[in-house]
Amino acid sequence: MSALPTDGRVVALSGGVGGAKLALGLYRVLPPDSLTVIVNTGDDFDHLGLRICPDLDTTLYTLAGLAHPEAGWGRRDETWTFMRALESLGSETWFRLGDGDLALHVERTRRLARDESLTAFIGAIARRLGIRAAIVPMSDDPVRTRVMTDHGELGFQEYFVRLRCEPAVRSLRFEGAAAANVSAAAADALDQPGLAAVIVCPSNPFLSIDPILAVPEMRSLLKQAAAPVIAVSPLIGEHAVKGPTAKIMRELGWTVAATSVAEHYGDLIDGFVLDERDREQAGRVQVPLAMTDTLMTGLPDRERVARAALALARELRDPGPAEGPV
Ligand code: FO1
Repeated sequence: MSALPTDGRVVALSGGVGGAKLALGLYRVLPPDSLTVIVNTGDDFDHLGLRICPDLDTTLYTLAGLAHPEAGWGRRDETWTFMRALESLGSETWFRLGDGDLALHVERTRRLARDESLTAFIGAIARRLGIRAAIVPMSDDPVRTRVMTDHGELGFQEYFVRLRCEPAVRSLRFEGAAAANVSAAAADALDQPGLAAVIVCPSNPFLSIDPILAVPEMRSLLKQAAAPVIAVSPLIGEHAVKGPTAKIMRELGWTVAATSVAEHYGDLIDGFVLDERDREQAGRVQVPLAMTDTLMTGLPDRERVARAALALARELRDPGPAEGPV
């Protein structure tokens, strides 16, 4: 058994701040060029004439060590001259764009207007930031999460940021998904014969992972993947570590529990990493599981959760003679 948590390539599905935390944990415990992170683009929107891609940018900043340590999104050591000037012009300031972050949105908008693909742009920026993992959008085609609430239909960022997730969610739809193609880079990553693990990060299953799964072919690519698919619980007890996961689960009629998340992913996953505080739910998880402390505050936590997920994948892929059928 290799000293490293796994040999071969690893693919992570991620969105939001929570997902990026585990992506960093995987990046740190693996050979850096063996990781591909497939990122949700359902949060993307055009704002002030700029293309904003929050989950891709959060992943870039997190793996580059540039992310704002508390917020998780945007950049550390940021300045806000642009926002102050925008406010003085009476423009929209509900979505906060720091001066350094602004450069990324301006450059992306410029390059996409010259028909560069999102995959190519993000790859160029990742290289520029010294990131050796592959960060790829789930699709280069537009997919936008629309949130049906008791206040009518909202764009994702209107719901998430401007209205602070307050409206009750009735349903979600992923506009454009049916016509979207899985990005070539994402499809290639999942099609690798040497794939060792696919990790579904502890992102919001409904807001961050479901848009990825809504891109036609993504589910079949995951089912045909040569490696076990391991999901990491985004919940500890009845609480999401961050964000509106618990609130949305209740509003969508789910029992707020890790077992509901495993059930939601259904036959897509081969294993599940449960928080050790939820040990009593273990018997109700229908797939093989690992338990660990899934709370990721510092880097060692992110590495621990990454190793637990990779170890479960390895166990399911090559069950040792001692373990027998898992
Ligand atoms: N989240 C907020 O709660 N408030 C903001 O003003 C905000 C600005 C922002 C700017 C760039 C960016 O990449 C992300 C930003 N986010 C902000 C986070 C964003 O809403 C993401 O969609 C969430 O992290 C969920 O994925």
